[in-house]
Amino acid sequence: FALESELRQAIENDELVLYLQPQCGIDGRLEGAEALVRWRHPQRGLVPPGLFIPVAEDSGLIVPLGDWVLTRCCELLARQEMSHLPLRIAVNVSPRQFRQADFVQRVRHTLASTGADPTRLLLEVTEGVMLDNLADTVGKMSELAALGIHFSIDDFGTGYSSLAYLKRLPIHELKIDKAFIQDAPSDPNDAALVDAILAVARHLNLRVVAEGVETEDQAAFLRSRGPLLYQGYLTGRPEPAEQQLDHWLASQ
Ligand code: G
Ligand code: G
Ligand code: MN
Ligand code: NA
Repeated sequence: FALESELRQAIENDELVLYLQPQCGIDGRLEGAEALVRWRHPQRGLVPPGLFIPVAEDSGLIVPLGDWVLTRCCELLARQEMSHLPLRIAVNVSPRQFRQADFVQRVRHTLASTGADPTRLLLEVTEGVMLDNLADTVGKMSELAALGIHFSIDDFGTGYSSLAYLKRLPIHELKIDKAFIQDAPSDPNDAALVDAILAVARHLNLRVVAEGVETEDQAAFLRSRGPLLYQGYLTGRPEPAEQQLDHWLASQ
């Protein structure tokens, strides 16, 4: 597969680009940012992750790719200017990356070699990793949580996680998938799902991030439902990390 060998090269040639998307409180205050990788291909231009993350996952390239993203994020966190920005950076961790036997060691190593503060790091995992091997997942998450790292369940509500699992894991946050958010103001079923997720989060004392908030209608619906963070085009698109940081620092 051509894309696979090109992607292997891309990781080595530094063709990947780190983007950040803001996560804001109801008052618009910056609370966090999600790291989203892009591929600046010399011929194809900017390749969206939806096209190459699945290839990376299937081929195992997600491991070096994930290391690249984590390292860039930890380097950012370790920068002096970051002490002026009150945010945590959320990094997506793919199931295959999380299942690596040395995943915990790699994260520790990256924190140590960059000097990043672990309490500024949040790892996003999907519901699938909970189902895979619960004992292994509990072990890895507990070790990392003990360092101060937070965990978030990405695309919550689209998988098959049981609430019993949620209770057994050191999780701090649920992210409501954009599919639910986008139809919630008009679709009573999606509205009910959003309410159910917020109820679970309240009971388990978890923070909630609503993803894919694009319109005022969606924001108004969410405002009427309870406290959460907003991530979406309405409050800010993903932008190259350097540009995004300059922008945030200038508006401090
Ligand atoms: O930015 P966009 O919506 O096109 O991203 C598409 C998908 O790619 C999302 O599901 C997102 O979680 C995933 N993705 C983006 N960056 C990363 C990354 O650094 N690591 C992993 N594993 N997935 C990522
Ligand atoms: O799977 P994950 O949640 O990591 O992916 C988040 C993806 O959602 C990112 O790739 C980002 O580009 C995309 N995204 C962020 N905000 C919006 C939005 O408001 N609308 C839509 N359609 N996509 C968004
Ligand atoms: Mn995510
Ligand atoms: Na998501």
